[in-house]
Amino acid sequence: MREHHAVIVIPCFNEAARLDDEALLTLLAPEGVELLLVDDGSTDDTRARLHALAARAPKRIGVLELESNGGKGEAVRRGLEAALLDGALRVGYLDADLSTPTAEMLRILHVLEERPDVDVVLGSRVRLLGRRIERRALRHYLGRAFATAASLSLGLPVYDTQCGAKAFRRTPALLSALRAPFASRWVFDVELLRRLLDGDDDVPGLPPQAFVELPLKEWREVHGGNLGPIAMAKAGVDLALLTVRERARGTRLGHARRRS
Ligand SMILES: Nc1nc2c(ncn2[C@@H]2O[C@H](COP(=O)(O)OP(=O)(O)OP(=O)(O)O)[C@@H](O)[C@H]2O)c(=O)[nH]1
Ligand SMILES: [Mg+2]
Repeated sequence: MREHHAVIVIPCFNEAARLDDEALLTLLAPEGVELLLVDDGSTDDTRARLHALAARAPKRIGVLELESNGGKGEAVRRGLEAALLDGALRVGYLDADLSTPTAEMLRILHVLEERPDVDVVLGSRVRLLGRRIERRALRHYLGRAFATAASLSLGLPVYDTQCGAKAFRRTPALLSALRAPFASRWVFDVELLRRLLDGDDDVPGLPPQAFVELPLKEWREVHGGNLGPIAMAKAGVDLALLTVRERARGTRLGHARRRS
């Protein structure tokens, strides 16, 4: 059983006040699902809290301790990499504040089991009648503007690149995409999708049809996080830089291909 396990990575930076142990434990309901709690150099007692939680299911919950704060993207990258090194066949990540409820995260992970043709599943905060997607209006519209720009930058019609719940099948493209730290601190999700689509010299990228978005039934804004409007502005700048870098790279590749 262990060799078919799935790992949900939960990046945690100063989350002591927000961690909900009971809710997090519900992620272990399906057999074969494990958690990897990543302490991103927290300065509160997050680390002790994570160890206490892991002690409640030592075989199924691990703690990865990062010495200094490297940001969510690096915490997620290190966690996913460790899970894959440990043999996980499916991996995912989820924000510690459980804005995406645990049942929804399990639904995301389950898509990979149901659909062998899919390698990447993105939680998507689409507001539809009958669904509970609660976000303040300003956040919603800024988020929509960002998501549109991100989708244009990727050349992939993604509705929501920034939802904090995603799952991936173990593929060579994923292993290669996680090899190096992300260049951008604020839009690592977009950078990860870019890498998965592009592949590298040795590994082909994933085709667009390997990506699916799962509209969430429920998502709520949880206050007390570390990201405010300034972070949103930084994310915009990071996205612009990423797009410019990619264009330059695309042009260079184009020149190189024309020469060869
Ligand atoms: N902000 C931030 N979050 C980190 C960092 N490292 C890991 N994380 C985790 O990344 C996840 C998302 O962080 P949040 O602060 O909830 O970000 P957010 O949801 O965009 O912002 P809020 O709406 O304020 O909650 C959480 O699980 C954090 O603990 C870091 O350096 N900074
Ligand atoms: Mg949050």
